[in-house]
Amino acid sequence: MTIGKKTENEKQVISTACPLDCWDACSILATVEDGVIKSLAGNPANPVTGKGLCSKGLAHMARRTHPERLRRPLVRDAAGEGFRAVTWDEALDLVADRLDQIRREGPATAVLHCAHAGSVGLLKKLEARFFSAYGGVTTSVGSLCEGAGHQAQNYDFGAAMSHEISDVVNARVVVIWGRNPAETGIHAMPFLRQAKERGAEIVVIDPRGSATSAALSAQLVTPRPGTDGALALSIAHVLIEENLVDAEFIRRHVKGYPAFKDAVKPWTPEAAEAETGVSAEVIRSLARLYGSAKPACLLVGYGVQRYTNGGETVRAIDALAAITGNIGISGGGVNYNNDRMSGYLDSEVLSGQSLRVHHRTYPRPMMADFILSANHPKIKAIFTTKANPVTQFMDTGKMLKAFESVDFKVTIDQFMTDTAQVSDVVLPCAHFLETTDVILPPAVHSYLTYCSPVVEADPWVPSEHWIFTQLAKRLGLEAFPAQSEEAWLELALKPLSEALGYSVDVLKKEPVPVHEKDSEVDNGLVAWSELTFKTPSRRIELWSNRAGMDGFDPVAVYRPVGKRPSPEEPYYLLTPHIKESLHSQHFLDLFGQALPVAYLGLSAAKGLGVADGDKIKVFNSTGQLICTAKVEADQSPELVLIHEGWWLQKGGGVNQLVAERAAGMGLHAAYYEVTCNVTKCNG
Ligand SMILES: Nc1nc2c(c(=O)[nH]1)N[C@H]1C(S)=C(S)[C@@H](COP(=O)(O)OP(=O)(O)OC[C@H]3O[C@@H](n4cnc5c(=O)[nH]c(N)nc54)[C@H](O)[C@@H]3O)O[C@H]1N2
Ligand SMILES: Nc1nc2c(c(=O)[nH]1)N[C@H]1C(S)=C(S)[C@@H](COP(=O)(O)OP(=O)(O)OC[C@H]3O[C@@H](n4cnc5c(=O)[nH]c(N)nc54)[C@H](O)[C@@H]3O)O[C@H]1N2
Ligand code: SF4
Ligand SMILES: [Mo]
Repeated sequence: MTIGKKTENEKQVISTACPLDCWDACSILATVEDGVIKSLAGNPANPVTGKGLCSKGLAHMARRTHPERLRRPLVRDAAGEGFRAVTWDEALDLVADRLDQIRREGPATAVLHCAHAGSVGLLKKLEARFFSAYGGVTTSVGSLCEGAGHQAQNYDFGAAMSHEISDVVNARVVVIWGRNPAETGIHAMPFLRQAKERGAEIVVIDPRGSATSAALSAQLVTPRPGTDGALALSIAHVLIEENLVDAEFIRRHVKGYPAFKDAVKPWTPEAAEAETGVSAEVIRSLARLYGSAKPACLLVGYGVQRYTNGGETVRAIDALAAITGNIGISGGGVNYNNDRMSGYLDSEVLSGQSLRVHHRTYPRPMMADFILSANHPKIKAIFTTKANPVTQFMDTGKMLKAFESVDFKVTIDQFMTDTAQVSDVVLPCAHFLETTDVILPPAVHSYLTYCSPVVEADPWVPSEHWIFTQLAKRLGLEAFPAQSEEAWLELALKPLSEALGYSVDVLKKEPVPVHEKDSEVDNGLVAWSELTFKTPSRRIELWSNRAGMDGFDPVAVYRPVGKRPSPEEPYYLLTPHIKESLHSQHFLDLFGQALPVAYLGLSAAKGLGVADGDKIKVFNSTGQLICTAKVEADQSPELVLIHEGWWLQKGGGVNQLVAERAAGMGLHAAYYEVTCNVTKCNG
């Protein structure tokens, strides 16, 4: 077997990586025989993901050859009803002419570029350079995903940095807070099991019993949705009251402790019980557990911050690790996201920011509202890449109206998604197994993987690199020259290559760790081990002037969420991620046209006269969704749960129930700050 070499009559094993927006960023070895992919497997050169892929990773083979893959450019026919297949020349001429016309009428910000996380390949970011070279368009700021917590960690530490997940085995206590790795990042699970086998106490904090709490037989703490800030401040209250803090660490490395102490004073366990629903006794014992067993590890997920107070919640959680000195030590940390690549990328190459003549931004969670109300200029075109805003962004009903209100919509995708269906031009693009790219290290490990093409693409289904190069040629964009994918990657990765000596040729061979080689300080395993933070004070800032200047409280505070159950809408509605699909991507093949499943607590179901399998209507002031009921014995009666990702055209679409609502910190989508009502459908 020869890795990466294509020799005749020989099995080829080619190194690539999963481009899905997942915690794990698995390095993959693809085995090819006679131009046919025989298997995909974890690449052992990556110690975290080497043992195997999840079902979504294995499904890449079937998705590549899926009968519903888009294989021709499509243009809406004159009557506006269906699509007709056209040649690439016709499609590209049409798009380029329209973009040119809009730019001549000016300003180019009448074009809105809607991009998201359908593929996290580095080269995919080049589309931003195309739009900058075009003149600068309207793009988003803020986040649908992890931005609130990220902003919080920027205030506290100066960046978000995680330990490699393998380090969790050194923890004596692990608190998994609003994160569900058993379904959303499975490669953490063997390490968590090992931590448990080595005697670590494992606690899961989640309003529902999750697959993670079940798989680890963890202690489960179930706060009401959106109240974790109060829980964290109350844990801090007990830690301080019972002198379970690390005074020396605070003295040396923490700024703003006196102000933080004042902030937690009101949060007695009794006060927090009333707010969170977690008993004062559980809060006390959790604080004692976390505060008396060092090292203690916090694994913080994105579920905890999908609220209007999400950033403040993560700041309160960060503070727990800071005041107990659980930062910079093996087995500790507040593991959230990872800014490991900052400094190793030339982001200007990919974004072309300096090329923009005009630029306008909108808050990503409010995209539909923005499109419907934008003036000077109005939106004349939406160009969607790697995203399915109709299904995935907030408020599907409003998003459909927004799309309808715009003259010209172009979508690049691999399938006829809900967004492609309401577009005027749909351009197919190659699958990652057919293209060159680079997958950056995620939160749980430090490995960067170069993706070599595993098989040749159908010549009718080109890479986005080709599509944008062709459009740039038609529009005469000199700042987007026709050069190879490899040449672009070399430019973008120049800082990495200069700092760590990884040329593209080195990267092509196998996944490489992004950290100082042989360094005792940065060995890639323990975040902040040098204890020099990237904040202005170089300390952990429980008091952050930068937060104050941005209009937030300088110190972590708790403010209740705006949406609470009411007589009209008596349930919280949570819409977390499902194991079998990466957002909307695999729902193409899941469950056929079956109704989406809504999980209800047993006593709520009894009260509604609903049994397993009944058809129910879940509704609120934003919209409604017909679902099949599934009754869960252990679920809180206050909670209704429906997985996100289900396609509208297949009878799903949970974002029909989710209004556009953004948190200040990180301009973040408050997806879980939603209430609803339920009725049983008759007949
Ligand atoms: N209610 C609710 N909604 C949510 C969430 C939630 O928890 N609840 N979670 C939110 C979060 S965290 C996220 S990250 C977003 C995700 O939102 P999106 O990123 O919009 O979600 P995906 O379903 O992954 O859609 C991406 C699209 O990219 C396409 N695609 C895949 N590969 C490529 C490629 O190489 N090129 C191009 N052009 N297209 C490609 C896929 O076919 C798919 O249609 O959803 C958010 N929406
Ligand atoms: N299989 C699969 N894997 C995925 C994805 C996917 O769609 N499918 N998406 C990927 C992406 S883009 C992302 S962002 C990550 C997200 O990864 P995670 O953060 O693990 O997933 P979420 O589903 O957002 O939420 C995690 C947990 O938070 C809980 N939660 C909700 N509200 C609260 C609260 O108020 N307090 C607390 N303590 N917990 C709460 C939910 O019940 C859920 O169990 O997963 C990635 N991995
Ligand atoms: S979806 Fe995540 S766990 Fe699955 S193969 Fe891709 S990166 Fe790995
Ligand atoms: Mo996400």
